[in-house]
Amino acid sequence: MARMTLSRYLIEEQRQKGVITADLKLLVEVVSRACKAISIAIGKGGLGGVLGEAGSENVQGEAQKKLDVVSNEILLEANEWGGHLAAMASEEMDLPHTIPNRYPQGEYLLLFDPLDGSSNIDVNVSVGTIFSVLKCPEGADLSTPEAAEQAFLQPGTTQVAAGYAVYGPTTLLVLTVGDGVVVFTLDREMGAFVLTQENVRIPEDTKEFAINMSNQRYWEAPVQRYVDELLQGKEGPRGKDFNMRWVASMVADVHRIMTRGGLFMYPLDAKTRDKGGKLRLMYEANPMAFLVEQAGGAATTGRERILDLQPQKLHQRVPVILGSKNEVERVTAYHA
Ligand code: AHM
Ligand code: MG
Repeated sequence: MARMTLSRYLIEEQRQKGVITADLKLLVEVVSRACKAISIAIGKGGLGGVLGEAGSENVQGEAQKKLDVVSNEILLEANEWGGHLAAMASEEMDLPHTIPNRYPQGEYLLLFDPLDGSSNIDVNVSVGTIFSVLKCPEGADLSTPEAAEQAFLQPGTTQVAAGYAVYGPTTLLVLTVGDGVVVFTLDREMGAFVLTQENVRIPEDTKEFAINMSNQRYWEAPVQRYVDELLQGKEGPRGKDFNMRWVASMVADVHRIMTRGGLFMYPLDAKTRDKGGKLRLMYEANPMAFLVEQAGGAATTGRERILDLQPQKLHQRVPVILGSKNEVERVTAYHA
């Protein structure tokens, strides 16, 4: 079979299946080009002078890495002029970025975490880009960045596309347009994303879990109970041994789950309770939940389905429990 590039995949989704519009096709292609540029910047590492701190803080008071800033700029610049977007929002920017008047405006909203897991950059461990696409509500006020925030506050169920790039030993683009999950691998010589996996399915059961164990003393009782039962292994109530992995790059941890199943948790804990959790709803939880559900997995906060949450603000944080369906359901049941 001929190689299926991302462009061809998108054309078929548009022309034959009618799943996406021409503008959404353009949007995903532009995002993928930006991911290619980010991949190249990351690949240069110390040679490109891109490692280390930027010396600035983002809106959440987190120190920005140089590559956080570089990646954010690459995504903004690539998406500004194509005419497919009404506005963009980023984990690294206080307010939405509206499209300058000199360019045409489109009907979509793009949200992204330009460089997820950025604490891993300087140690040469996988990082990634996460993105989510919404339709801009008709009549939305985009006259100022402050007013534009409202347009983004839609539940995850309204996403029309979501994806992530993982910058690991290979650069991958994992995508859903609501028609299952597909994986493309960057062919570095050709400069093209080529389809390498279709119809990704997350096994319903697993023997692998991912959580930052150093937060154990802060967890709530249901998560304490769940992890305690896993740790008892064969001798415990679960009757089998579990293995643990924690990359501390959500993209890498989620990609492992996409590949062979598993459970990922960044639950509510006493340390992050005031903020609502650690991970961000709009840039991390929603796109990943959409992808995971499209692959047959589940995603909740422990109490509610993530995709059903009505966002209150752009930079909102939420607890995240996602992955193999039966395990997510078990942890969620322990919260009930
Ligand atoms: P970031 O977007 O600032 O990189 O933060 C999100 C990351 C996730 O990728 C990862 O799952 C988590 O933070 C790791 O947190 P911790 O360092 O507490 O283990
Ligand atoms: Mg992140």
